[in-house]
Amino acid sequence: MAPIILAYWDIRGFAQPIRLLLANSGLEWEDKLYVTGPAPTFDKTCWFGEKETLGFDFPNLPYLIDGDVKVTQTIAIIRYLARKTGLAGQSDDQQRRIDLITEEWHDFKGPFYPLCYNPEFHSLKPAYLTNAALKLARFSKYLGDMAWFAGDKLTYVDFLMYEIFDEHKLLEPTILSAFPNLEEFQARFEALPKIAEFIASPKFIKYPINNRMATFGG
Ligand SMILES: N[C@@H](CCC(=O)N[C@@H](CS)C(=O)NCC(=O)O)C(=O)O
Repeated sequence: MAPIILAYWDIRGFAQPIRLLLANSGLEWEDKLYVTGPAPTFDKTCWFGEKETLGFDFPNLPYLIDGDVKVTQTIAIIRYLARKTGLAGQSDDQQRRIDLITEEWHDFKGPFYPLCYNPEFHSLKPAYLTNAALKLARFSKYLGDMAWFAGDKLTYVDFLMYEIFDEHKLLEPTILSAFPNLEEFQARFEALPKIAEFIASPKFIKYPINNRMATFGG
């Protein structure tokens, strides 16, 4: 059987939680990386030249090809893979937590990438960090002493949360220091055997998190 193909820019970005989930699954998968050209034009012909030719209903990056199945939209991809690998939650209680955390992840991530790409990044960062700390306090309180965000079982939202927290640690290394349970969550996630193996492997993209035109993380 052909390996699953996950396509994205050659950065962490939206694809990284999907990569982590694939790595944890033990499924055969490959990255297809599109590479933006250098400044000042940051040419993206490698993607836009073939975007409409690949047979997607809503072509975009990231995209996933699994045999006859073609999926775009980060959350649609991650849910497809979560259902395939038993990480989509089971009980009503788990589903409710997953739904809530997915939306909170969206809201937390929303202002992050615009900040990273903003030419005024350095002057905007302090106010961003103040707001982020308020959100992190809520995530910390919600997680409480649970192992994972939907309870005692790992689900796909943990991949979303791990990645966005780790990117925030690159933004500000001490950002989780006031929240020991979030630090422990990160360590617990990184200790999952297949995740630890993936992070140590050459396939793992640590940097860049953003594309070349970003002020931060590019
Ligand atoms: N809502 C989409 C947004 C996807 C998106 O904005 N992708 C950006 C990279 S983060 C891109 O370059 N898309 C290629 C395109 O617009 O054709 C998702 O979550 O996957």
